[in-house]
Amino acid sequence: EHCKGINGLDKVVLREVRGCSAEVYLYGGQVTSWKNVHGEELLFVSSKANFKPPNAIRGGIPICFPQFSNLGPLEQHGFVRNRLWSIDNDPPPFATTSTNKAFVDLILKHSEEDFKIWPYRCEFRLRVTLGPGGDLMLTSRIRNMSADGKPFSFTFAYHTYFAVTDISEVRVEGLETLDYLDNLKNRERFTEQGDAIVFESEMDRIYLGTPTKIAILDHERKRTFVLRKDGLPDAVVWNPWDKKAKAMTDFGDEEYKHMLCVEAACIEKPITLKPGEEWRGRQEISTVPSSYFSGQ
Ligand code: TA6
Repeated sequence: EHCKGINGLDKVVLREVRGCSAEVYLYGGQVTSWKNVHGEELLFVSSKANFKPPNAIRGGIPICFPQFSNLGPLEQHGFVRNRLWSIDNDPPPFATTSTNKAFVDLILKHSEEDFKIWPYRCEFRLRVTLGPGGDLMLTSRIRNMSADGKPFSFTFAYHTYFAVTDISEVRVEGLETLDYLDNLKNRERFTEQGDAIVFESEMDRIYLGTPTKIAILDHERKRTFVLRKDGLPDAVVWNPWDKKAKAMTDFGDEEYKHMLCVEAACIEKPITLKPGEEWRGRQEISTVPSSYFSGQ
């Protein structure tokens, strides 16, 4: 359902048969809500988020493209999260079947404005799908439309903000023993120790060559988020903790306790597309009762 959201910004609400729902704003192509059958909100959006262009919306699933963080000449996390996308009424046949699934196709075409800051022609199609079991899938298809033969390279992330009960009772499984770049130590490379990641202070790491599946266990709520990804070899784990939280105007001082960003990404090895080539990056998030996992 296409309707008006906060500050009159356009959004699309997806609903599935059992009552799960999701919302995506045309501004930024950004998912800002994902609810389970009980109407519980599974994504974090700050109570101080600005739903006002050109600010990015603090929370949900911002899309970082064509540049993750400050890894290039563009503004932080690129510019697509600060643009108005449109609903794509004639999408190409997406590989994923869309039978009995609620979905919306959004598109962002290059603009002459953007050409000034990023001199390439690119078409970005985003499909947001709410599955019959309430899982949420994002599929990005990025195509180089340049006619002048110029290839372009990019880095990418689905900057997903998971809502958690208490960050000090959260564990991340699936990143053990991997190498990571620590953003708090000049992006120096380290190797993760052998057990699950827990949180006692600010964390901002880019894990490299990660598995398809990552689990985020919310111990308090006996809920586990499962993130599955395809075409996205890296994973960013970020919690600002107290000091950084206070420094962000669009983030409550205590809100770091109730969120964790785990971001399916492609950072270490940028993707290069020749004219006519298309890249696809997909993430699917779902929840299972924590008891589902052995030993928890
Ligand atoms: O999630 C990793 C990160 O690059 C952090 O370093 C932090 O800057 C975060 O993104 C938020 O970025 P933003 O531009 O949305 O404030």
